[in-house]
Amino acid sequence: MKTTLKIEGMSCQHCVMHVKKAIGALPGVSGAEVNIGRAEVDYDESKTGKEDLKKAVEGAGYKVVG
Ligand SMILES: [Cu+2]
Repeated sequence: MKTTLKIEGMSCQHCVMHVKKAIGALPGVSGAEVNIGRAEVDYDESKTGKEDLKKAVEGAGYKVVG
């Protein structure tokens, strides 16, 4: 399953690393292409849901807007 998250609050490469790490720590995530303002995530939906991705990003201090 592939999904794209639109993220607010990211401003630099540090934010990119932070988001990538938060998403990558979730079970079932096999890849994440993260740029400022957006993340494309490849994940196994039997292990992780979009809500979990959202929570991980928000837990890292950013806001998911779509
Ligand atoms: Cu930053």
